[in-house]
Amino acid sequence: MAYYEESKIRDISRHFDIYGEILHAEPCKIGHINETYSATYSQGGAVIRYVHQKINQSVFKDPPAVMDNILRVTRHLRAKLTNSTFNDITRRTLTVIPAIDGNPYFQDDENDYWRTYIFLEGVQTFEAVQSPKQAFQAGKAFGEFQQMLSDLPGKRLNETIPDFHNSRKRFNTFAKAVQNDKCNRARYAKKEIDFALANEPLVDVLLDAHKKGKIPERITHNDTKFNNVMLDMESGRQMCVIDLDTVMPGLIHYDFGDMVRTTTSPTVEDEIDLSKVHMDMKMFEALARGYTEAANGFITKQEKALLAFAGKLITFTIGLRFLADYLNGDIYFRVHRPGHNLDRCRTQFKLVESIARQEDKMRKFIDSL
Ligand code: GN1
Ligand code: MG
Repeated sequence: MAYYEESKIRDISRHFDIYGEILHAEPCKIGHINETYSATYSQGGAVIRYVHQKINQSVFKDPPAVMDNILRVTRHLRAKLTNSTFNDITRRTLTVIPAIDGNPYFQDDENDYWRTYIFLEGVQTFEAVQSPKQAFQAGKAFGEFQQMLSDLPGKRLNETIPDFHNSRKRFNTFAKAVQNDKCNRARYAKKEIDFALANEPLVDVLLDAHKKGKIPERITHNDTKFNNVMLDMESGRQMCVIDLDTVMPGLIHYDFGDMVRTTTSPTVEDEIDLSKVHMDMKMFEALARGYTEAANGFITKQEKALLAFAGKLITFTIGLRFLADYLNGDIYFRVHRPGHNLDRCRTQFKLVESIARQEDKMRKFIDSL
């Protein structure tokens, strides 16, 4: 997938309600799905940046529905923040800049949907967690996010990707990919396929608990990777949760599980040296403390009891997704080298093993909070 030339971004930028002239734009190589650009404008003599993003329509089939969710969510967060003691509110939640026609997106000649956000200055993200302090901040960020959205008024949010975290469906998609083996790659992933098949019993646990009414649907972020938390460059404190495409109805376990996946191993998601990949209990404790500090007011005992398990399940499920995509010929996640999705799968499965070994300890710690 080639990124656009600067001239294309200039054309796109004219369709948004931005006062000022664009000076330059460049791609931000983040995320596996959308295309993101940062653009610098001169506005009343000040230099101001915005983010322009092209929504991946093969993943998000209904971009207006995505933007409808994002507008509702960001307006609600903004209203809450306005009533709090915080200042710099535009650094604490994303702000959508509408197109000139008033829509929260612009559709170009090729039918691609674009959106624009205020660029957040003075904050940064990390691909891998560096300290328990950071893990605490990540847990707190997503805990507060869920908490602030727990009273979002109005109808149920749009399900922008149905069954996004449905691990049974993800497993079945994986099994079909093995069966079809359309790129003849299964022979390179024998060990991973065996691991996946052996762990099938995990995939129904949360779904069953939900079906039986033990754990409720809530509003969740659903992509709680550590690099989706903006940390203040000076204080290191969490400022803002980004990547709101998949905010929709879900289980809190999806969020907590993906936090465990991305915020407890000191490694990146595609680490090749598997000996470095492990669930670090110190990181987990800080993460769980940060999360429960914010979420204890609304989560139930039964929800809490499944949080440690969720770390294992979501890591496993995302490993399944990488593996299925590898077998299907890398059609979903952007890859940067041959075998990239298989590498990603291997790190996930290594982490699943590490979590499984420590799961009792993890559960006990959460019980104590
Ligand atoms: C994708 O957009 P990005 O790169 O943060 C994916 C997540 C996966 C993640 C793995 C819409 O997230 O579900 O956990 O890659 N998002 C979508 O890194 O599929
Ligand atoms: Mg995402």
